[in-house]
Amino acid sequence: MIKRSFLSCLSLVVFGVYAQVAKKNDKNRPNVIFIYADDLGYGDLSCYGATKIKTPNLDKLASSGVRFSNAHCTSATCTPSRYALLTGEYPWRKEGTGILPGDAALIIPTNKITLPKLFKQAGYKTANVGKWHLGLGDQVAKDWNGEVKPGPNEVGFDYSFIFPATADRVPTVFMENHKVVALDPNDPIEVNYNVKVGKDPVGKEHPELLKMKSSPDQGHDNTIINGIGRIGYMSGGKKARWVDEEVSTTFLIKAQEFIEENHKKPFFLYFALTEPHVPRMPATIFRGKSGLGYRGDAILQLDWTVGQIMKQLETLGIDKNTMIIFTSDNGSVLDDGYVDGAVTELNGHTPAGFFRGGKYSVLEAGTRIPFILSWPATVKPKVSSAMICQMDLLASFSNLLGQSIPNNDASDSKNTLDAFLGKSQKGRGVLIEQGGNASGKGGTLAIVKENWKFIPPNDGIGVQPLVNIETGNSNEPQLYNLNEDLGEKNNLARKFPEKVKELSELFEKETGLR
Ligand code: NG6
Ligand code: CA
Repeated sequence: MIKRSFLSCLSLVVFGVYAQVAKKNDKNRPNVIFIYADDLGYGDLSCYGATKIKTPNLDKLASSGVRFSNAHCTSATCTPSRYALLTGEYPWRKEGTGILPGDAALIIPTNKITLPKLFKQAGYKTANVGKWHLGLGDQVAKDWNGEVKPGPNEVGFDYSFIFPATADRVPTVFMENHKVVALDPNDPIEVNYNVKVGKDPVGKEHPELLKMKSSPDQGHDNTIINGIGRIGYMSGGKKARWVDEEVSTTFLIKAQEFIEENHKKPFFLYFALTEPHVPRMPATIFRGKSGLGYRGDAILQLDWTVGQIMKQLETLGIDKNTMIIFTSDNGSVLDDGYVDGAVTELNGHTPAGFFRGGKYSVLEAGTRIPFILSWPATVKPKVSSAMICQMDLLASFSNLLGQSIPNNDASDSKNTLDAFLGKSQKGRGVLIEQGGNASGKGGTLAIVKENWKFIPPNDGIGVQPLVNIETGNSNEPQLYNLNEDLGEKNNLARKFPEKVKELSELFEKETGLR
């Protein structure tokens, strides 16, 4: 009798300790939803000071978590920023990480750690829903009608529902894991970025068929799909082609299905939205709602989408222990290829906030982007001015989840977990920012150290042609004090030659470039 009650006592204690450990572990193992906007600028959200547009759902998210004022992607365009986020390496260290065509091969190594692999290692279920733009398959020439791999599944995502590149590039189809969705084998897909394929009309020859005009000389005048001229040529796959007005809700539904199916175990969802990238073709319910043209309407659609995810988490009762990170892959742009009212209906809105430049630019508006981290169970609401970078999420999550990073992988990713969680104002000490329409290793680089920014002299073009954005290139050295001069208006290089020397030496050390 005594023995039995002793045993049951002991098992109670053991169970109690176990439950405590499990609970503690749970607390360190939130679900994580990383929401990536495409080309959203620092000033595009009302919680970041926008007055001409209201984004109530993101404002609510911001007020429940940490809103960062000095957060960065690595690069002022999409592919390199995403590469850095997923691999923990600066993209300019590797050839071929610039903006990719829609038929590019996968550029993420399959034998190295990635952000989703890290979560998998920690026992998470992982998914990728939305825009990809990191290449597919092991070569450019590929058969879109069979299994296309390697791709997201091979770099760490258990489940993947994507479009291959950007909304303005062919093939305009969704892919679920390795296959094109709704493909009719009797209508095979062919894609070509050099010569016309098939009989579909192209924008250049038939502008009268377009429901939204392409901007002159910007190249969005190849195959017309859903009344919109695209970059690249495509034939076949008629039933599989997306309808632009439905792309956003399609991604939302797929994201929600994944959350619903996996909400009882820890999951990591990389949810890459298409808004407000071109072509902006929001669903009918959002059209005309912002008064800022389709770009503004697309931002309302994006905000609503985030709100739908937040509601779902509440309904499932997992809102407290789910971390939502919301950010953007690069700065803002107005006319990026289509005549969609972004310029003419701007109405005084300032997408880049008080920063200079925009997408493609090494000036702050290229890489300084909105970044909100909400995790109600653990993180206290605040505004943080710590300098953080998306590339550091890999090392920071490795710390949070107690996972080691093999070999020397993700060597540029720094553990800044306390800054991400709002516990410390100390983020990165030094950051390299990449501007430019980089194809390959190119693009102008700048260095930021403790609020001093130095852009080495270069012979790049001063204004990005057609989109009309200052690039930040100059053959003079540029030095800005970001503490006093967020708008990078006063070049202090001549006044502080010692600082220029210090930063140019540090630049050389960090990048291996002169
Ligand atoms: C540019 C495209 C632009 C956009 C961008 C990629 C031209 C002239 N412009 O080259 O429309 O597609 O690439 O944007 O082709 S990103 O956000 O994916 O980097
Ligand atoms: Ca982008």
